[in-house]
Amino acid sequence: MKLILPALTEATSPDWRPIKYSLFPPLGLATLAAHLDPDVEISIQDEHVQKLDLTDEPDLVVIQVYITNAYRAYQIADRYRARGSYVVLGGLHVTSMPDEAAPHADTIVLGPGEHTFRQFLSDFRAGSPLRRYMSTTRTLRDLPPIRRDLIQRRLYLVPNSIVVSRGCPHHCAFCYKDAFFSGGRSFYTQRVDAALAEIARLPGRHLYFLDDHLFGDPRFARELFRGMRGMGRVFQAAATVDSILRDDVIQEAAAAGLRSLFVGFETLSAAALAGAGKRQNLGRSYRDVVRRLDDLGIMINGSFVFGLDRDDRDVFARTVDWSVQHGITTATFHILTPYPGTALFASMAAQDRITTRDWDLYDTRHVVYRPIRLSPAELQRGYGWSYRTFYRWDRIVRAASAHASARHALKHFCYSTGWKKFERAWDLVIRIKQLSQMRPLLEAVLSPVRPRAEGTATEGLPNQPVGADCQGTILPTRA
Ligand code: B12
Ligand code: SF4
Repeated sequence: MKLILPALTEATSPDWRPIKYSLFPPLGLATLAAHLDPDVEISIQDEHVQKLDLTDEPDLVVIQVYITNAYRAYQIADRYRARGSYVVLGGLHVTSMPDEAAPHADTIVLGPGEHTFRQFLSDFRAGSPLRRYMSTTRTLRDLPPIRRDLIQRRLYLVPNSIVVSRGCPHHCAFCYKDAFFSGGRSFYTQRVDAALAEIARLPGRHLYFLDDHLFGDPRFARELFRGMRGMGRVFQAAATVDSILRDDVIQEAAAAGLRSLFVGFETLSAAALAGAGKRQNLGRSYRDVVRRLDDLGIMINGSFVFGLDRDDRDVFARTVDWSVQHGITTATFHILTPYPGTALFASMAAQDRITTRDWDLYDTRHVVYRPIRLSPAELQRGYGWSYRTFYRWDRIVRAASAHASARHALKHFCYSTGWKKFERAWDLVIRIKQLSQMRPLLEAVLSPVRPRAEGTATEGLPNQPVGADCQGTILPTRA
């Protein structure tokens, strides 16, 4: 049996950033593989980091389909079916566009795969698999451990990616979430003890939580972080603006090792937030969010969307200036993208504003609809300008200087330049298959901002490496 994560078409373009796609292993496929008997011969292949071998003839081929790899996924599926393999397609895009995917598969699976895949396997073994399965059971309880042994860790910078929940309690109009989880609960968590056991199984120090909103259930999050104290971990995650201001969960997270947080600011305009259904951000002070995270020594990856209906030509400079001024460490800018299945897609389609259905372009880097107060060319140009400007050396230095602590400023500088300014070096490291050698550098940049005695951020974290700051990262011993 073979499980494949195809690469997106962009993999052959000059804009391709190999490092971005060598970060995380195919966790979804390793999660599905856990349902197979241990004696089944299984391979997981991830086209982002390895050339696919398509000459074999597996009995069963499982393919994960995102929007931007859909065409490649269909091509691979057609090829295997022509050679007699049984092909199952699943994932986000299949769930949004089942009728498009179905002709390329023997079976399609809609929604989260844990329970449906188990059912499919049992039907397949009995010789009577259905054409379509739809997830209705929504729980992460009593699942077998993820088959991490099938992941080639050395090919990834962050092999320890982990998800301890699914979905999110909010309902933003542009988000994939409501479409993917329709037909059942759209937010649920693991049991805390199971999550802690999974964390304990992961080697090394660094973790990356891929949960949409790790603080979505405050009680779960608080218990998780308390359980993680003393594990000596450093980790990154994502959470919403309101959850950072709400209570003490963010402090618990910092004490457990949170060092960098992806925050969905999306826009600085309250009217645009309301238009996008992002109610949880309304009336919250972004300045207070930044201050709170800064005080805890947590770096911010700010996420912003351009092209919302209220956005005009000033939106780009306004957003970049604000981000630099407030010491945002890395910014992820997106062109608004109406994913099929979302409320946004439905409303734009009803207004006849969708200009292309070429899914390759639905990568948040291309304009695929008619904006209202900007022309498509202005939006495209403004997006490119924002990235170039935010990551100019002088802006990086200015943003890094915004922090109260010199050590935080230094770490900001290292993290931001390391991510965006050394593309060739990353390419080389990937080519010579030495990514795992870079992990200690990442861990060093994510070490605490303050020595333990001074601040709350590191309370309860024993055995932090002394001097593991940005300077440490350039010492040969750390590399
Ligand atoms: C990590 C991640 C990445 C990593 C991918 C790493 C990897 N190797 O998988 C990187 C950084 C490379 C990435 C890139 C991009 N990503 Co991304 N990414 C994510 C993220 C945060 C987590 C994915 C994950 O691991 N989830 C946890 C695992 C357990 O779940 P899963 O992978 O979905 O698998 C489950 C189910 O989908 C299902 N399943 C999946 N496949 C199959 C197959 C079968 C047969 C069955 C039965 C079930 C099944 O079962 C699994 C277990 O439940 C998601 C957000 C999210 N919460 O999903 C966005 C997300 C998937 N990304 C998205 C996007 C848009 C992109 C980019 C286009 C962004 C960009 N501008 O570059 C690129 C393109 C990626 C591509 N290959 O086409 C969108 C997808 C929208 C869509 N409708 O498809 C998401 C949902 C983010 C968002 N909120 O918009 N991404
Ligand atoms: S808060 Fe984030 S994950 Fe949750 S619905 Fe909104 S965009 Fe999606």
